[in-house]
Formats: sequence, structure tokens, C-alpha cells
Amino acid sequence: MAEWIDIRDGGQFLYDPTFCSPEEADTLFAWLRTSIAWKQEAVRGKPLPRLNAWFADEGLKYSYSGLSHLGTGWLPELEEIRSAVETTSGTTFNSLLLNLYRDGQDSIGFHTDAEPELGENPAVATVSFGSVREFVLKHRKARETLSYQLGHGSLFVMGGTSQHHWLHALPKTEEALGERVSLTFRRIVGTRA
Ligand SMILES: O=C(O)CCC(=O)C(=O)O
Ligand SMILES: [Mn+2]
Repeated sequence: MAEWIDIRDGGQFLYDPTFCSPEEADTLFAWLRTSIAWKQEAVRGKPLPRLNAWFADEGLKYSYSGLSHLGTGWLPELEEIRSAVETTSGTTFNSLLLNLYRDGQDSIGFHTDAEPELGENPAVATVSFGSVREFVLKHRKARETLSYQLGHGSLFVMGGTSQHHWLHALPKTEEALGERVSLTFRRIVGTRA
């Protein structure tokens, strides 16, 4: 069973590399590639270097990076993953942002998942499929970085005060990598439409 690890200033994370079996991970990855309506969104006119999709409980509003969304419910496959993530992480989630990194040039820069809608100390749980990518956590003040290789079928959860003190990123790489999909589960509090 994966355990929570304490990091500087009350941050916490949990990493379970065997969250999905290899067979489950292959099946889900293939399903995610073909069944999700992936879109390249743009923030202030600039296309993001990755594709996205978003799901949430019906009627739930959420905005991030200036983009706003309204939840229209879940697909059964995604609900099943959510429920397994909830069991392992001991947290409940009502929304999901999916990312598709097409190759090593797709990425996400350093940021926090500290939107006000996520509450004081949000837990964000990421299930990864496809190519292994480096995930980097960087402390805001101390010169400390932590780096993890997020593998196919793994679960990585950030919790505690992580979003106050640590930035995270999925850097670009020159390596010739294939696609990676990440499912990032979040809990939005107090913004029903
Ligand atoms: O793809 C990942 O593992 C990280 C994505 C992320 O940080 C986000 O969507 O906010
Ligand atoms: Mn994030």
C-alpha cells in the first residue's frame, strides 16, 4: 500500500507506481485516446502545449488559467477510476482535468493548483498513462526540487500544504517520446451554478 511522504513546510505526496495493473493501464490508455474529445485550448490567444478535456459533477463550475467550465457529469469508465483513486488517497473528488501530451515537446510549466475553488489545502490526484514523463516539484523559497518519473498506470497525489509552498511542472524533453495522458482529479468546493 502506498504511503504519504512528508515534504518541506507541510507538503505531502503519495506515489503508487502499481495503482493499475499493466493490462488495466493498457486498456484504459487505448480507451482514453479514442473516446475522449481532446481539445487544444488557448489562454489569452496562446494555444496550450497539450490537449485537454474536462469532466465534473453536473452543474459544477470551475475556472483555471482564465478558462471556465461547467460540469455535465461523468463517463462510467472515469467514475470507476475516480472511485479507485478515492479509496487509495482517502479523499473525495468531484472534477477531473485530463491532459494529453502528444510528444516530448508538449508540457506544463511551473504552477500551483491553488485556484480558490479548490479550497485551503487541496489534494490533487494524478493517474498517468503512456510514456513515462518527469514530474518536478520546486519549493517556492528553498532551493529544493524533487523529481519523479511518473509511469504508465501510476497514481501520484499531492496533499497537505503542497500547493502553498511547492510549484510543479512537466518539463519539455528532447527525447523521442510517445503520448502520455494524465487524469488530474480535484475537489471543487462551494461553486454550484
Ligand atoms: O500531467 C501532469 O502530470 C500534471 C498536470 C498538471 O499539473 C495540471 O493539469 O495541473
Ligand atoms: Mn497542476
